[in-house]
Amino acid sequence: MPFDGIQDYAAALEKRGELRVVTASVDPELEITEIADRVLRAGGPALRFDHPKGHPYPVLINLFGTLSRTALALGVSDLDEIGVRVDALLRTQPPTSLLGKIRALPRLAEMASWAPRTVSRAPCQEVVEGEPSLLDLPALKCWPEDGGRFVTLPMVITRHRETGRRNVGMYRMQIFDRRTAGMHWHPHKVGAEHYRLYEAAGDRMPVAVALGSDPAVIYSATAPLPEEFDELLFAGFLRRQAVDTVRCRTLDLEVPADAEFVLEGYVAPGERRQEGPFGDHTGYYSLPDDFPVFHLTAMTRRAKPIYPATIVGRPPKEDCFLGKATERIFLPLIRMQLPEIVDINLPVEGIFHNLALVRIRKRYPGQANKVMHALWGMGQMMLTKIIVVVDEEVDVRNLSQVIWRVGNNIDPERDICFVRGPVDILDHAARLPGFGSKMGIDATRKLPGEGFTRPWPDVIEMSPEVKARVDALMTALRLEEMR
Ligand SMILES: Cc1cc2nc3c(=O)[nH]c(=O)nc-3n(C[C@H](O)[C@H](O)[C@H](O)COP(=O)(O)O)c2cc1C
Ligand SMILES: [Mn+2]
Repeated sequence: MPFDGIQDYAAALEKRGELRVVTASVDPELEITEIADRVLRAGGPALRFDHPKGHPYPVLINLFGTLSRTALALGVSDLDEIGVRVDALLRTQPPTSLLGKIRALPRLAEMASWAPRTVSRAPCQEVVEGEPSLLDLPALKCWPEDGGRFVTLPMVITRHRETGRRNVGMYRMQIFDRRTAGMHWHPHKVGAEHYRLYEAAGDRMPVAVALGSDPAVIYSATAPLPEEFDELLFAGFLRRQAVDTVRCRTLDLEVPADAEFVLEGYVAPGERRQEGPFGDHTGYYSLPDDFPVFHLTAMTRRAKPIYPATIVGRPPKEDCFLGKATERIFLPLIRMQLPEIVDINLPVEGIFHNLALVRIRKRYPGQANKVMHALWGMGQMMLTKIIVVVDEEVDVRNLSQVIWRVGNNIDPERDICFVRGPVDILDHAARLPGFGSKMGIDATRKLPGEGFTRPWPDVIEMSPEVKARVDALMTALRLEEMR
């Protein structure tokens, strides 16, 4: 059964012993970060701080603090189960767009049941604030050099100016004062694209921000879906049940009905304000930069809301587990375009856009290069700084194997290629913000068709007969504990 919001999810966690309630007063400035970080590193539970210093609303954090909790949040026991469902969905139709595929499926009734439904009364509108203020939120100052307090788990909802298509993206918001906040959508993201169209027309763009929902909805806001794909439909697919939405009080936008808080407002054309610094998921501070400004015009909430938060920083943090969910869920989509891909590992230390390890079934000359360039042309994978391609016998989730194989199998000058293109806006090493170079390492075995005519040696393995003989011998040699 899907969850009716984060409070329902927290109750489920509590039953499983995966929620710890902290009743002591704890400061949302730095203290919650330090506690949440230690608990996450220990593989510990989600945390509810009932008395964040200076604020009436509890703070909920570490909702996605382990792989198994992230799976539970998405209604499965193993994240690969979702990949299998996506795969089954895709294989029923030749590839065009994901949306096209979903539409073409025979199980129309089930799919129709995933489309968001509008309801007229919603928990997220139990209270309409008379004097809305962002300062009421127990938003965290996460790290010592942060420029202020940030809303770290927001679902930012906008609509395409011409097509009316909805987008839900997670973009952090720095609280400037009661009514304004930074809107940190990177230029490559869909929220930024929606804003560009409004800005070009000289119009204000309506923006709704939902805080808290079924964790499958929260995850969907982080998922790198194709631009035209509605995150709330995707959430409906994940939870196998439609997301209930309600129309905002003052905007023509719908928000998840089960949210804790809803911020209604707009982003004005032409307006920028300095945002940051912010201790980011790279493990470094993002330096101050100019970003658009969100203006709060109305605020609704549950009668007894809980404020959802997360912290990012040096990996691992919660976003690593959200990223692992994406890696597993989107693998079938990538394989639709690149069937030679067996597996992909985005190690958490590579913060997702720095390093991708790709395992392929190589059949023809140049195939590793084709895979790299295809990935650099695919959605947010375009930002991947280093792509390493290995042969199918290499388990990319085993870094020891990867390093051993890559080191042995490359002739660096021949097998490393550099390309230029868009890089993540958080990449502080790039020569220009958002533009730099990327590296592909082809660590596959080279073929004669690639000009490699030298003999290729075998990997060392003991013969099976000797292994069997020694299995029997170990006891006699009194080495049985080392079998
Ligand atoms: C905790 C967390 C914080 C994030 N903060 C930002 C952010 O501030 N700006 C941004 O552009 N992306 C941020 N992201 C990544 C986006 O949510 C992600 O790229 C998503 O796919 C964007 O949705 P879109 O494709 O609809 O734009 C964050 C992700 C997580 C998990
Ligand atoms: Mn999107």
